[in-house]
Amino acid sequence: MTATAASPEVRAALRGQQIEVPSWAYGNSGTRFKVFAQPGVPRTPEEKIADAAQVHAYTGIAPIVSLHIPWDRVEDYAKLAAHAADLGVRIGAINANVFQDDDYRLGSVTNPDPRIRRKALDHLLECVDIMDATGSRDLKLWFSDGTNYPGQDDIRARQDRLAEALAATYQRIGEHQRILLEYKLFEPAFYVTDVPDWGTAYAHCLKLGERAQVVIDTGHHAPGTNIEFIVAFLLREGRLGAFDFNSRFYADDDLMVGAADPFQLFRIMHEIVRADALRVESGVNFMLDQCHNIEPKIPGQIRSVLNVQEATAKALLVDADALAAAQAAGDVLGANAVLMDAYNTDVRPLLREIRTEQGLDPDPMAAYARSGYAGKIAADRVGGQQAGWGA
Ligand code: RM4
Ligand code: MN
Repeated sequence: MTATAASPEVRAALRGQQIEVPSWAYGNSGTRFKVFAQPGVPRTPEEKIADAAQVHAYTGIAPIVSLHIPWDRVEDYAKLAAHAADLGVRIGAINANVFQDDDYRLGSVTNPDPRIRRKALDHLLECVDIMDATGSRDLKLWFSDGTNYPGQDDIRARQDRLAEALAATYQRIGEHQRILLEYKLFEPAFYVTDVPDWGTAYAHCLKLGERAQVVIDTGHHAPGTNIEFIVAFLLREGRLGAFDFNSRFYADDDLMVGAADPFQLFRIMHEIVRADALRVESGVNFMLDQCHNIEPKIPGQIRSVLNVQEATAKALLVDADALAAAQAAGDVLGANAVLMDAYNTDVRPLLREIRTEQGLDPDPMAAYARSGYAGKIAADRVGGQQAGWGA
């Protein structure tokens, strides 16, 4: 199969693809051992958005930036949204952060202390106020809540407290807004995690209502988990709200999506294409949730967006009719070959062609490198406090 012979439908789907980038990818990050500062790192949410706008400028498919509160706290959110618009991007999901306060040692919304639960809920509600100001549709919730030792707290009571906070937040969101509930197998809690898997997230979302949907962070599973099954299942139920894309070799590594396992990314995108969920109207939000600890951040984000785009192009090239015929005939090897044929296609010439048609440089990595932006921010952003998540 030659990719450049791709149909107009495939090309249109690729042109319409939208990927959301995280503001925190541009700040300093690291492991619990060391955060390596980089020159030119943003000091303010405005500068993070400026960097995100670069990723969109060169890829053409990353027009949305997620914020994390309080990391991106500003006085005037409407002004921040206007700043984003000036730079050709817009503000996407608001990520709540109830995991970085001393009060949350025993949990946030599931904490045994009602005062701390109230404080956590107030933060979630504040995030909805911010969404109203930025025009954001999605409130993204990830809870670090859990316990470290058997007997430490009552597992069922913690589920009750979680349900209560979610219900109060759900009541507060507008008709056009959604709660996106993320799960994660473990860490920082090592014994029980209160939202450890998609089943738990899905059950809570079902109770809340249609505007509560599940987020799949690709790094939040046990090794060997079949993520594309989860994708297919949630899409079938209309409950897949978003991805947090990244890749991992071990646990929640937050490496560049498609770096560790491009074949898995293809298999995920195949389920997306199969369910016609690539379109923006499908409501599935394709976000990155990554940290670039040792590589330069803006090129790291560009590379990641391109990795998703390449996996998407390959998924779009799957011959759906041939696949369905082979499946119906029970032709195991034939069906597998249809999928592998698409996966093994070099889609880079097609993507270069599409970029050129859109007036973009065919090679976003090289174009960014040539632009001089990295040198400019390193020279300009002197003084002040570099952004980071403070590990
Ligand atoms: C968590 C989770 C959240 C992200 C934080 C920074 O592990 O993936 O989505 O907001 O990390
Ligand atoms: Mn995540």
